[in-house]
Amino acid sequence: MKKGFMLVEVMVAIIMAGILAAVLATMGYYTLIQGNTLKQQNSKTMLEVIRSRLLELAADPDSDSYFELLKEDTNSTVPVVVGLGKDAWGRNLFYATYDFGDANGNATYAQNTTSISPNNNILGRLVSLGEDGVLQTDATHTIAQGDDIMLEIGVGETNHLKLYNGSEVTTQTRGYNSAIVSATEPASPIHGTLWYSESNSTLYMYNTTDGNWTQITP
Ligand SMILES: [Ca+2]
Ligand SMILES: [Ca+2]
Repeated sequence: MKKGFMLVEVMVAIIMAGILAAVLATMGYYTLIQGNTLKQQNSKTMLEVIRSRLLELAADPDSDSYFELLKEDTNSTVPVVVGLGKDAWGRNLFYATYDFGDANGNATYAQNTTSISPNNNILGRLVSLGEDGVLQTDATHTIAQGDDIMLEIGVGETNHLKLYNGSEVTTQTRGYNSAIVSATEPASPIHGTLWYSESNSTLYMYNTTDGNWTQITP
């Protein structure tokens, strides 16, 4: 009797082990699927955090009124000082910068003279290679290609953080929604720069298409 009871116990244990194995296998499958979705989402979050860090660290070391992002490290990676630079797959992010002002002599900050994005007013570009680990997005693309995840940093973002959230409120502005106020026309304007002329109380917008200041107010 005791022997038979033990057999039932063993059978129950085997069945339970089988169910447990099936559940674990299913869980493993879903963990794999969810893993990649989560990694995509986590990578997006990481890009946002790195953008915040880059904006915090942006500066104007050559005092030409343009804030520059920290220059990319060799192989177009995020500089070590940022403290983060990998996506959720553990791969290095692609990072490229652009200096809107005169090419900056300070090697720590952006000094590129060729644009890194076909999109307007972009200071920097961060791209996760995605699950496939292949960089499909290049400098001709306006949006991320394949499974890449891209985040661009605009001139306006840097200006708004640095000018309105920091202590440099007296610095000349070059944001999307703010005008430079001066008696003489600003040097090195970019497409869409607004200038309020104190000498004749007139608002202008710079247009790179014809290289002229277009009068907005009469
Ligand atoms: Ca500068
Ligand atoms: Ca990819």
